[in-house]
Amino acid sequence: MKEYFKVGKIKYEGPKSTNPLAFKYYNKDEVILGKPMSEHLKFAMSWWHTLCAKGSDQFGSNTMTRTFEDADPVKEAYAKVDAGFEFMDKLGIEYFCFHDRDLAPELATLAESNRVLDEVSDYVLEKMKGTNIKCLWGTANCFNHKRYLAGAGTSPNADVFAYAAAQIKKAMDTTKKLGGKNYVFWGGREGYDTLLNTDLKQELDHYATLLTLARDYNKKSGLNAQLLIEPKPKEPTKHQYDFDVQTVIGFLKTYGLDKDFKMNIEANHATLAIHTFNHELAVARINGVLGSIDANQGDMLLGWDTDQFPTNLYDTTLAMYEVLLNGGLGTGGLNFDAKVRRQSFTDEDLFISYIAGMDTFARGLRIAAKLLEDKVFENFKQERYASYKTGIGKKISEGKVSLEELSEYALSHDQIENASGRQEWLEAVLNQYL
Ligand code: XUL
Ligand code: CO
Repeated sequence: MKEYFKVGKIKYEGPKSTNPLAFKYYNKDEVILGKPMSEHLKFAMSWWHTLCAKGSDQFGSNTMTRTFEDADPVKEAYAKVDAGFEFMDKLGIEYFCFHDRDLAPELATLAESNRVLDEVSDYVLEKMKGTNIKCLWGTANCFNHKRYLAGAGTSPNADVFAYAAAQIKKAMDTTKKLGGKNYVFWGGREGYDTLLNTDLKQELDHYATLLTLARDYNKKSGLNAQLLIEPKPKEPTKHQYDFDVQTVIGFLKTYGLDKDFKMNIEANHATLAIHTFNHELAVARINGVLGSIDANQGDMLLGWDTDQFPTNLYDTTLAMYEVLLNGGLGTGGLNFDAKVRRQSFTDEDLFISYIAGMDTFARGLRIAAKLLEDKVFENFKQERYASYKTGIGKKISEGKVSLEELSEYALSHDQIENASGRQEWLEAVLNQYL
């Protein structure tokens, strides 16, 4: 078997290590809050950014040359499978995620594209045997091809809707074949650029129809995956319908789909919506829809989706804090929807980026676990809302009070004393844990 990466197996060497090709914080078997780190952190390789992205951006062509490149896209697809499994094995990554078109190229007809996807995914299945590598989720790329210029399920062209449905069916079949426990919908171009040409009501209705059909096929086909919607507020369209977690929850409720979908939350999408990453995770958690994480980060000074590897410890700590409060991610995991920078064009950079991302989440997990064990924020919040535990507060929280009664109560309790929110102290304590 050809070796594609001139890098050995990545080991845990601890925080004092200066070896760029070693883990400093991710020690997969170490037990944190009763579970090995590898169970808290089900890291997944993204087929697209890892094996397909080669450094191009809006202003320039590829900067990366990979050893698995081939002029024949079908041959390259097979080489990517070998390279991907070598990469995951060397990093100790146990999951992968894919779009249909990452695994196999789009060919001249839909039938041919389906055939080659079947063949390449057979090969993936073969490679999985005898390893502990599993599929975290699959999805369909319904945004790249020019047919999707005005969306897929929200396209004004019914033939495009049908084509997208066909692609989703096939991607669901492929996910089932590979044993995927989740299936993702990122509404690639499901949005609009101008309302002057957009029938908002029809587009939202059609989008809900597509999701309903997929929901039904998930059961009918026996895939039975956790379905996940990945919110994003903009890019490529000016307004994406899956704007943020709260918007998606409202949309799902409108169409009676709220019991069928959870969310795949991406850090950079949260910040594009002018939310923090942990805000989106918290909104999903309190609504029981925190399903999986697209682990990356944006650049706060750039207004687009840079999909950088997560290295911000503050953010990963607060993210893992939410995951722990959620009792884990169920069938979900942490997929690196992240790509190496254009200037980080070597194979070694690819490994170093994954190590950096995995270590940042691992360290975040360690700190979050300590914060939770010490009940740093939980005790403070208990105290802060204590007025709802007894008396009039208890009645309010139980919904056992009228406006008249509250008015009566306020007349004799109108000299109000508030307690400090102590934000700066809490931030300083958080820094001590970091
Ligand atoms: C695009 C994005 C996608 C989804 C999967 O912004 O995040 O890669 O994660 O389609
Ligand atoms: Co994503």
